[in-house]
Amino acid sequence: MILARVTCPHCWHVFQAHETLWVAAHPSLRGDPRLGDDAHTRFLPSRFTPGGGALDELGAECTNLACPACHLVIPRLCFEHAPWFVSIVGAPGSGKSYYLASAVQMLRRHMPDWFQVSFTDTQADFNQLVVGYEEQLFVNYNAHKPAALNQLVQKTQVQSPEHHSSVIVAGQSTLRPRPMLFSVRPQQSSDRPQPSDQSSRVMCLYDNAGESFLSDEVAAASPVTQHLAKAKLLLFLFDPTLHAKFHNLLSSQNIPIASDMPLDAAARRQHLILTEMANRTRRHSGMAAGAKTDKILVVVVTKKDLWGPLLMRDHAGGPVVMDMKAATALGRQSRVLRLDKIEAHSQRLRQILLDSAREIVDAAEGFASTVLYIGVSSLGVQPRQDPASKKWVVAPQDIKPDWVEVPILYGLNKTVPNLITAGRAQSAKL
Ligand SMILES: Nc1nc2c(ncn2[C@@H]2O[C@H](COP(=O)(O)OP(=O)(O)OP(=O)(O)O)[C@@H](O)[C@H]2O)c(=O)[nH]1
Ligand SMILES: [Mg+2]
Ligand SMILES: [Zn+2]
Repeated sequence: MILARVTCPHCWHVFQAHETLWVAAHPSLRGDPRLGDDAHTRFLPSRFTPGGGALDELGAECTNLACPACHLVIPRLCFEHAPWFVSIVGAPGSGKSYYLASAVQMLRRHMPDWFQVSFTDTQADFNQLVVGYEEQLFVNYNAHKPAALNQLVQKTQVQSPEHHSSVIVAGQSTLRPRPMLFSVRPQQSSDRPQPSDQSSRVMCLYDNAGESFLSDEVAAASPVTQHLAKAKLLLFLFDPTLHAKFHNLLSSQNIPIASDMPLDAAARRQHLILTEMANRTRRHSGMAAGAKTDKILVVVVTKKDLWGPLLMRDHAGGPVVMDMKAATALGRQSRVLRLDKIEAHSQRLRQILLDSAREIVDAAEGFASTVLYIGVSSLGVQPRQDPASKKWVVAPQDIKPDWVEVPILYGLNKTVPNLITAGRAQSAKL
């Protein structure tokens, strides 16, 4: 089935299927007004093969589709399944890239097993960046060898071609963040004898550099962060180890902060980044200043391996799913997401933040009507200091991400019908 309206994951332009451009396949058809002289020409086709593929001017059969506004290639799945955008926002060094890698890795592992939902790359070349991060962290050939943290995943650069595509608009080169696109589809199970495509989504994630949210670094109108308006789920990554008062709280309780990250000016302004995110979301979605969004906002408190001792044991994490009574036709047990556990954890963490980083809670709750606080660790293990280099290191084989999948599973449960089932321990009703 083809969607009536398609959303471009590069520039968020919404268009109808018949407006779609095709990418010429003949090697001599080069040059495009948006993408430059080397790019294959984009065109509106008039000749097709019996199989439905377009023929370019020189008779070559084309396979790639492109957006009528920015001309960048859009995977076919985006024409069939509705998009589900997630925006990941946070200060430089707050752990966004690590989080992206570990969350994607955990969703790949757990969604099929727990919820009979497949989670796969839509098109390999789109996800190279995150797949590269995942390889470093989870399939590293030197998994036993401790590696410096800033080498496993490197800092995201504001203008790097790995993270952005460049498009010419009105004679000016403009950056578009590269989307990472995943197909999320219910599989057949006893609850879902005939899984419906209505619940399938193309999940679009972006790895922005922290600097893109500091208003003095990039103009507020920067198209790099316009995905905020489209997102159903906003993840604000707050790193408490970069927050002066929180930092002091940890020191006063003799909790060591195993980190090389400097407490610099950008880090001290984490709540301003959250406020900037709120303002940009309002502006891009035409909301009044001060209005609250109905998008789900999760304050993801990163690096729990460092500050976790502040949580009481009951609220520290642990299994986030429980078995649902009915066994599936496939002989597998279906699981449900434990909302009771997630909400209790959120309340406890909110209390800790109220005591030590109140401005974050105020900014979050002033912006969204649904706010959840989730502590995560992309490493799941404390780094240790290499005696020779004094750098903090971790052996990839020891990495066991902790609760990184929870914010996204929660967002899917709340916004996509019949995909991720959830329940509460006592009533366990779905
Ligand atoms: N202890 C611990 N440190 C982490 C964790 N995740 C990230 N870090 C550390 O934080 C540093 C920054 O993480 P990144 O994921 O690169 O941060 P970022 O938000 O992408 O930063 P920019 O790309 O500069 O915006 C890493 O080099 C690690 O040293 C974690 O789960 N636990
Ligand atoms: Mg980064
Ligand atoms: Zn586009």
